[in-house]
Amino acid sequence: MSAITIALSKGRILKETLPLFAAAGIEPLEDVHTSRKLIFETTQPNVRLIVIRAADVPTYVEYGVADLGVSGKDVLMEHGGQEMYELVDLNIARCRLMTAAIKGAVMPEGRLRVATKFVKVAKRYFAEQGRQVDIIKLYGGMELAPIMNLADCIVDIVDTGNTLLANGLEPREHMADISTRLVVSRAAYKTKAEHIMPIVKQLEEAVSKRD
Ligand code: PRT
Ligand code: MG
Repeated sequence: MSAITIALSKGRILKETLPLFAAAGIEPLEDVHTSRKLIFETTQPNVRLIVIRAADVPTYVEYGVADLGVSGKDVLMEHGGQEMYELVDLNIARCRLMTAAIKGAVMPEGRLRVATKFVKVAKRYFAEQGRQVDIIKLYGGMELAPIMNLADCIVDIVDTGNTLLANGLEPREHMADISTRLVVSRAAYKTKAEHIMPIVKQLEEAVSKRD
């Protein structure tokens, strides 16, 4: 039985996570990209990895079934919750959370229709600004919403800006800088510190060597 379970986000974050973990001396014993498995033993006998949907990582960590997690700041902001701590900025999958609208479009005076998958983050952001909004929950392809006049603007992740440009949209308000974070469950932080802290230190060193 492994002492420490680390939840990794699938997809674009995973591609940058694995080299970082390798540099920290933690390598899965099988190829994570080609295997259909969800649990991987590693070169450190007391460490195993679970590889799951990015949005599910905070849930596994919050319930303490994963001791550590690797998760985008955007996902953590949307998830909320008090049951975990951010330990390290892994400085990968960097991007920005922004509002965007059709190029040149003037926003309505009254209620703003905002399409996003970041419902909680968007609500909080516009409430802080005292702006009245109707949030429209979408699961992807947010750029389409203003084009189809489903929404006046969107809240989405922007990296190069090419996706917005290709769809006739432009970035407007910069809401937050995003990168991937190492989080620890409150339970593990209390009861497994002697196992967790060496891993955290190895990852911190791998991050600082790479930067
Ligand atoms: O795709 P799926 O629904 O399975 O899950 P997911 O979307 O949560 O995972 P995935 O693999 O897409 O990874 C998302 C995580 O990577 C986010 O939570 C961010 O922390 C981080 N990240 C970094 C990004 C980007 N860069 C990014 N560019 N996530 C998404 N994008 C998308 C964005 O949504 C938009 O469609 O890329 C497009 C914008 O890119 P540019 O370069 O055209 O501006
Ligand atoms: Mg995606």
